[in-house]
Amino acid sequence: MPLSTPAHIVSELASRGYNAEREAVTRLADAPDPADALDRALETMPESALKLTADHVDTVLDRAESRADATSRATGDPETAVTSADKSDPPVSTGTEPPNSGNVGGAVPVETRGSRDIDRSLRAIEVANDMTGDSTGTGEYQDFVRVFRDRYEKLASKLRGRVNHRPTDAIQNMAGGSEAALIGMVSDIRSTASGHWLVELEDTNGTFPCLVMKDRPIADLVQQLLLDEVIAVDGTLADDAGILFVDSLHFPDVPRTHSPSTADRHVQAALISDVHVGSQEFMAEAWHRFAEWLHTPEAEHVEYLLIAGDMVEGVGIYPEQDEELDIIDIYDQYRAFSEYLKEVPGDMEIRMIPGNHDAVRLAEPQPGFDEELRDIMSAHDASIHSNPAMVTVEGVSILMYHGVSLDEVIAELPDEEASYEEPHKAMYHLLKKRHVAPQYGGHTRLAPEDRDYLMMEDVPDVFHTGHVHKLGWGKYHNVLALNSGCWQAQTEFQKSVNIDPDSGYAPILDLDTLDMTVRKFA
Ligand code: D5M
Ligand code: FE
Ligand code: ZN
Repeated sequence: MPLSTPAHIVSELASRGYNAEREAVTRLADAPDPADALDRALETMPESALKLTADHVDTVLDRAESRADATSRATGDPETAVTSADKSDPPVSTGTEPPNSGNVGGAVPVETRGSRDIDRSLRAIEVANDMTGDSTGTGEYQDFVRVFRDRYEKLASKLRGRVNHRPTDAIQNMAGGSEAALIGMVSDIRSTASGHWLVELEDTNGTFPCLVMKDRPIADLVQQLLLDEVIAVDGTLADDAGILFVDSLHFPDVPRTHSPSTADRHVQAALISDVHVGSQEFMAEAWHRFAEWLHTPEAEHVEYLLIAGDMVEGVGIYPEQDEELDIIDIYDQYRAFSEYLKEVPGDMEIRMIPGNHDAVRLAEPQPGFDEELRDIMSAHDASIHSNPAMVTVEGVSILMYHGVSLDEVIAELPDEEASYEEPHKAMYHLLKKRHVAPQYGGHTRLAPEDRDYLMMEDVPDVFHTGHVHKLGWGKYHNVLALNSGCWQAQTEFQKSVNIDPDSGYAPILDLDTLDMTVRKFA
């Protein structure tokens, strides 16, 4: 990709898992050979650094003093792009601060046109599992070992009560024909010559082959397995104790008895995603209508707005995406997004997480936006968390996850279990696996951290995803799973693969009953 513009450089860096200071991007864009400068800057920067700074670039460009004139190519004035938060500040807003109603960015914010009559002291919001600012992984092998061990241990603890399991190495020494159970991460799934299933399970001591006979009802469950998820099996050892014949298979799952919490008053949240500002297909008119509606008496109880990623279209996300861009500079896309956000009533509490089109690393968990982007979007005082993050609104825990793994779940599982037409069913499987992105190495990229932030340690009351641009919702063991559609009309790519997006819908959730209504604005 030619790295001719700051936008290309930002997306190239993002695709390699790096954030960068705007000044670093400006300097790279100004270098005689930006691609070469970028490669060299990444090579020379310290391994622990995840953000490329102007100093790193200076080191390779061989000029120590900062160049004020280089800023003319930046898309804004870096002097005014103040770093709003200290790195050590937790990026978690308490939600009790009044929104910034200042005239940020030059345009007249809609929130100045008179706020709704709302008592904000009744609001309560808490955030857990936000790893923004806490990224420790460097992508080394040991980091992967640690995060997989954490995943195994936490998911295994959910399965321990269900089977009387032994470690794989102990099973190897048991007598043939004994009853045995084990808990392991799925490391291989193969069908045998006679059509049975051989599932290899791995624990911290080794691996063990488990055979599921094709004519048993549990063979259907094998079709639901993804690599790297953690399950338990119970069965009988073969005579030579070299293989386990499986009688039952268990997922960590959500208990059927899960009883969701609800708000103490009638209050609602709009749960949306995939706005894709900057795309030629972004549906500005639908967005205006949605924002207008939020100002009407009908929407007086909609006090929260949650956005599950893909705020902007981004740059360089997919091949030939450039041809469908309306705004080609990534920062300009966020500026435009911020303007659209200002149309929303100023008293709304807004929470957002990034998606695969946003300007943060692609690998999950994705930290919330850096200070520079936060600054661009600061007009509405929206809080930005990592993808995924657990946002608890007036007692209702909402797991927000953008949803890249859904493509994989839909590709791997049988149609009746997961499809683009019924995206919530794919979500049910993630709930069942208690993990938002079990399979590593396919679509979903993983950044190893000190623990597995992608695992669902606690059962959410609501699971909110986007990404597949299809609207669908339903309940799984009393958990409401919602995929929220998008604000982008069908793209050329989507046309070519027959994806018919659900565009311009706003799902509205009653926090006191967990009932959903969907409003259409397109
Ligand atoms: O992706 C929206 C949906 O479309 C999601 O299911 C992925 C799929 N998609 C869109 N464009 C592409 C390309 N070029 N290749 C593969 N899959 C694609 P989103 O990432 O939210 O735009
Ligand atoms: Fe999207
Ligand atoms: Zn997406």
